[in-house]
Amino acid sequence: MSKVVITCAITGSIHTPSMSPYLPVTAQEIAGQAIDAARAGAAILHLHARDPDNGRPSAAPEHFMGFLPQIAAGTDAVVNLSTGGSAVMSLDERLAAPREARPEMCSLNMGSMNFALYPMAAKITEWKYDWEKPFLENSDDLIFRNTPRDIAHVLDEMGTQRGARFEFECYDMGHLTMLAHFADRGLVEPPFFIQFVFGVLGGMAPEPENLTHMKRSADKLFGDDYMFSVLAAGRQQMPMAAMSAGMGGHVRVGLEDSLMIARGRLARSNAEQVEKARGIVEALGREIATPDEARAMLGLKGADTVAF
Ligand code: KMH
Ligand code: ZN
Repeated sequence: MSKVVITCAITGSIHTPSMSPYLPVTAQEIAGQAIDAARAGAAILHLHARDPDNGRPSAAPEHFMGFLPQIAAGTDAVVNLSTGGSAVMSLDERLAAPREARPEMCSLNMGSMNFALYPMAAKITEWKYDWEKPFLENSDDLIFRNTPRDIAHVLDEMGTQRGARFEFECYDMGHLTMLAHFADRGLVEPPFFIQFVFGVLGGMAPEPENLTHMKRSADKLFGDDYMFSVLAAGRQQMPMAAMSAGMGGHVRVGLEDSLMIARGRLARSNAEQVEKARGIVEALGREIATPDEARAMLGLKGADTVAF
């Protein structure tokens, strides 16, 4: 089995400031938590930006550029920018910062789907900012749009034109079929780094059977041409990460995916989750990959080719 690539997704666009005081929102907080997560063992940092004044998910390049140079100065971890952004953003908005920053890696969501956040609103009693409640509640009538044309567009702009490689976000079996279709069209090159995403309301549930089925399907479609990683949003984050590590996969943790470190206990930082994931991986007899080992495994273009 290869070394395990730990990805840490630092802030995302799902959780809101009222849910945890530890969710990083300013450039300083995002950079600080990202660097600490890398020190704890994350080889890849998956990043979104927030408006520092109110924590709202932001696509503005200036918000990304607030933390990207600090991160590049503080760690050699691979920077992976989201092209998913938030379901409320247009694709053009979602691409604005990655276009400018030219990162080594980007996420690429492999299908359109529901991305329902509204059940989380019911658990909040005190709202810190006005935007949060409608943002969560209106997700009952929102499509996270990732059509084949959108996917081809991201591949062209970020892959062909800027040399990024991808974290292919697959929330369902059909997303693997879509990736195989793009491989058939010659628009994606192996090795594929596939993120099996569990626990989003609209995608597959975090069940062991779903993971074994995804792996079996990906084995059939891609043979030796792929690596898988697992992220589970919510309570099953660590159990599913453990299962992935046991099955030869990679793992993703971070406050984008879960705010907790244990039942009823908020994680105080991204690094705390990385430390826990690392402990699980090492207890299973596997080693974690350094950023340069991850670069070699994934065929990345190198940290000296980015524009931040
Ligand atoms: N928020 C995660 C469930 C993206 O940024 O492109 C998936 C994600 C999407 O990370
Ligand atoms: Zn993300």
